[in-house]
Amino acid sequence: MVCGGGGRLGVAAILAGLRSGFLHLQTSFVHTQFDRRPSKVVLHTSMKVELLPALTDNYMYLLVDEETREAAIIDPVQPQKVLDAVRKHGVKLTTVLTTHHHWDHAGGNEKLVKMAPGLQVYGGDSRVGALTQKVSHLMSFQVGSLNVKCLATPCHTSGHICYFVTKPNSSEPPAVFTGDTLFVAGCGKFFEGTPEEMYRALIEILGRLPPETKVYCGHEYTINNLKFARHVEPNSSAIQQKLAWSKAKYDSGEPTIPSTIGEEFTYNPFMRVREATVQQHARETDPIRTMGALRKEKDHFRVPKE
Ligand SMILES: N[C@@H](CCC(=O)N[C@@H](CS)C(=O)NCC(=O)O)C(=O)O
Ligand SMILES: [Zn+2]
Ligand SMILES: [Zn+2]
Repeated sequence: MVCGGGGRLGVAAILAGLRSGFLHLQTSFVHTQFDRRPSKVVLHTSMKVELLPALTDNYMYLLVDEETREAAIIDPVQPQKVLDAVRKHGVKLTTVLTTHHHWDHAGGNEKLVKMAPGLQVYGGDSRVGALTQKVSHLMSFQVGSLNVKCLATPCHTSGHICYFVTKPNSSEPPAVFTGDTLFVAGCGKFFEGTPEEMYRALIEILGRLPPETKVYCGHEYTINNLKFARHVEPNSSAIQQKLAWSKAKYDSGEPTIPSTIGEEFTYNPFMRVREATVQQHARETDPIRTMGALRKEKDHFRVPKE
């Protein structure tokens, strides 16, 4: 199977999560008895993003336009959990944003549209279930008063789309939903693309978004990614600090998401392929060849336990 797989939150994290007093903790635990990961709400001024943990280490995101109370859901692999969150917030769900066709992201689409008929389902790939709007690079549309711009980032899959969300005439930071293209401190496997394509996606498309843009990615892989980042740049204090911060989050059962685009340039090796330290590690002098070498190395990297 291409996607999905081993998360690492255990009993300690559940107990810590129970102690941590998150806004929606109780609801999450009531609704999903076996769910180990609590949800979290990030408040921008006029948009709200609720992180909804799904499967073992995936995230679904409920995006709410505070002005109209219209909402979109990103990658709703667990539809009942989505509808519970929609009811809890009392919002009108109109839109499904699908990053790519893999089952751990798009696998809930058909069931969700049966449970909540009339949803617009956006995606960049005909393999996305229940698709109603096939999108391409730089197409944009509204969710309530929010603007959503589609960014085509083929490589993990050929039809992968990231969604860049802004509130027009507002000074609040934008948000980008990056699926399996950009993770905190990492990137997706190159199942259907090349190092050139991932370079374009990470450096030329996502990397040119405003540095304060909040990054909401498809999986909680941060600690493992940072252990690889540390292997690439052992002397980086940015990596060491982010790893210590991420372990503390993990110990208290909290997500490490969102990060920002600006932050990613300080510790994510795949966004640092133009840096001499990273190129030297890869024994390359060209950023695209460095991208290819890093991805190959990470595909076989054994993550240290500690
Ligand atoms: N290494 C992953 C294995 C699962 C996997 O292959 N995940 C896909 C996304 S569904 C991926 O692109 N992972 C990026 C990576 O392992 O660096 C894990 O930590 O569980
Ligand atoms: Zn995935
Ligand atoms: Zn995937």
